[in-house]
Amino acid sequence: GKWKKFILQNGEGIEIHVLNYGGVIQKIMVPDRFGKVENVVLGYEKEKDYETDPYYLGALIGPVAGRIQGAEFQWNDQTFKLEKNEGNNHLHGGSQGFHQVIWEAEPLQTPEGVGVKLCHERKDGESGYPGNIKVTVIYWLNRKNELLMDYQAVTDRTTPVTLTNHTYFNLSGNLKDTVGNHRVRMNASRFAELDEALLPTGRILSVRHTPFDFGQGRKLKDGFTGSHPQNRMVGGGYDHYFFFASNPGFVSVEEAESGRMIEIVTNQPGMVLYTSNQMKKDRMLAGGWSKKYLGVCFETQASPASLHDQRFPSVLLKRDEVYRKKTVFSFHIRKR
Ligand code: G6D
Repeated sequence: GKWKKFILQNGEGIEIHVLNYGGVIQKIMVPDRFGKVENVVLGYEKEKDYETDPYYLGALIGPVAGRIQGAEFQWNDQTFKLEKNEGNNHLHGGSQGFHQVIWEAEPLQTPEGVGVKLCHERKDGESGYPGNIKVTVIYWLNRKNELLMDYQAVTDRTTPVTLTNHTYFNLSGNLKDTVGNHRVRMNASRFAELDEALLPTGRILSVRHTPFDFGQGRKLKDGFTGSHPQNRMVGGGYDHYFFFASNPGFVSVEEAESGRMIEIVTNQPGMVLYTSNQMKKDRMLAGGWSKKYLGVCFETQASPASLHDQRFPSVLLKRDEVYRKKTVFSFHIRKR
């Protein structure tokens, strides 16, 4: 296949680089409060590096984002076996997941904005997943500084689908700082407790009086340094599924030095907040070496834990249904 790069510019200072490979968002250039335009996401300068990327930088994740326990699930008395690509479990669609395919891609343009439409088809049984699945994802950047991610999928046989984008944000600009001072606000009152394998234990915990309460806004470093066993369990930080308390769900993130802020609105039922606790100094990124706490992911999605635990919203897509999810990231600048 052929690699292509699309550069979306909205005439208001925002520029987004998208690859057809993995649907990767490679770069997002955004002005700070002084008008200085810098990159606010983690990405590789060399496109080839995405082929061996262990971090899923900026990529589209699917058919199922997150971990499937034991790399198998049951449906209608049938057991479906998937690739064990992380210990005993299946992570982010396996080694042939949507982050590792070349998507069909075409540019979009109207007076309001610009975008790229990505399409991919999966054959029944590929990577162990049932159903011929057709997926369309649109990245759309408008003049109001909104980046819309629009996901659609259909199948001819019941199959699990939950899609997300794995962009690591760092609003300090050009990787000047870790994300410890990023202040996150989110309307979620419950989150899923994890075990050592980062799989949900089945217990749903209240965020109240813990570093998981983002209701009034809190800096991510509270979770890096705090003693809460769930922060410690995931390597000092966050790697947890939060259930939104409203529909649409709402999240915001702000970095005071640069004045950059993002508001996230989604019709997904929840989100994994991941603070790159597992990231090591082993990859050269655009702007410097990868390292712990260098980026934060807002992985809006449904949780695959639902395949084994019905208290989570289902990820099963049935024949004749249309999977339709949207997440909007709007960029703002707060002047002092
Ligand atoms: C994810 O939740 C997971 C992390 O545990 C993983 O390390 C990362 O993707 C690569 O969001």
